[in-house]
Amino acid sequence: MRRFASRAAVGAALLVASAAQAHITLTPATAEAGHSFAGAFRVGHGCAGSATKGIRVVLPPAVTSARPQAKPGWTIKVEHAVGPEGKDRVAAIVWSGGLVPDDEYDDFGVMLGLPAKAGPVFIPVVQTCEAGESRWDEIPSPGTSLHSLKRPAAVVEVIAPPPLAVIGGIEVREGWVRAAPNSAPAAAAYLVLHNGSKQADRLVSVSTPAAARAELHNMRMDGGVMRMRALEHGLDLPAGGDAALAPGGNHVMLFGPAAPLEPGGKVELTLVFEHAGRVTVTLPVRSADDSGGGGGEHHHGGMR
Ligand SMILES: [Cu+2]
Repeated sequence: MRRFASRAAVGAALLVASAAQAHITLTPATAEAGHSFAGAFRVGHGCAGSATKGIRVVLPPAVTSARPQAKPGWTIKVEHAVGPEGKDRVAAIVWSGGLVPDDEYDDFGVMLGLPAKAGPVFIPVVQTCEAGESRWDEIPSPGTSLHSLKRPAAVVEVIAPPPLAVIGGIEVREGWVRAAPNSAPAAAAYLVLHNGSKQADRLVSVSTPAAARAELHNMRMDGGVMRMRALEHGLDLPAGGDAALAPGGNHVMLFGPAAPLEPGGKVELTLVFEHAGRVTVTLPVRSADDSGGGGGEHHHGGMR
C-alpha cells in the first residue's frame, strides 16, 4: 500500500515522541485503522529501582477485542466484563509470577481490536514491583500534551490510511472483501466513499474480474428477517457527504467468485460514478475477525 506522511501521521509522530518518555509504552505506537493490532506493552524499568513482578492493563471499551500472547515464566489472567450492547469484552489483562530486573526491559505481547476511527486509544497500566507499584493511568485532556503528565497511560495512535483512490473529488477509503469459503456462492465487499466535491454524485455500478457478477445491495430488517435487495438506482453521494458500504448495511455483492476468496488475497473492483467517472481500486481480502471496529454479522443465506 502506498504511504505518505499525512497530517495524522505527523500528529502521531509527535505523540510517539512524547510517549517514548513514558515508562510503560505500547510498541508499535501506531496502528492502521481497520486492522487488528499486534504489539506489546514495554516495561522500560522498575518502580524506583525495584524489580517488576507484574503488570495489569485496563482496556477501555473502545478496545473491541484483546488476546494476550503466551509468555514463558509468567501467569496470565484475562478479566471479562459486559461491554456495549451486553456483549462480553476483555476489561483487563494481568501478567504475574515473573520478574523483570530494574536494569532490564521486557515486552508483554497482545493482539488488540482497535476502533476503526482515527485517534489515540489510552490504556492505563498498573506496574507492581517487589517494593511498591506505579500507576500509569493519566490521560491527557483534549488539547494538552502527554509531556505535562507524570504518569501517562500507554497509548496507541490509530491512523486512518490514505485513500485507496481519489477521482473527481471522491475519495474511496476503507475497502475490503470478506473472505468466503471455496463453496460460497457469493461474497461481500465494503468501502467508504467521501464526496469532497461541491456536486452531488452517485455510485452507479460496480464490476470486478474476481466474480461472475457484482451488484450494489442494501440490507434491511423486514418483519424480523434480514433481506437484501439490489440498489436499482445506485448509491447517492451528497456533495460533501459520505456513503458507507459496511457490514449490516449497503454492500457490494460479488456473485460467483472466480476463485476462493482467502485472507491475504486481493480483489480489483471498478466503481462507476455518474459524474466523476470510473476508477479501479484493489481491495484486500480479510476474515471477519480482522475487519476492525467490531463489524456486524452479514449472512448471505435467505437472499431473495
Ligand atoms: Cu447482498
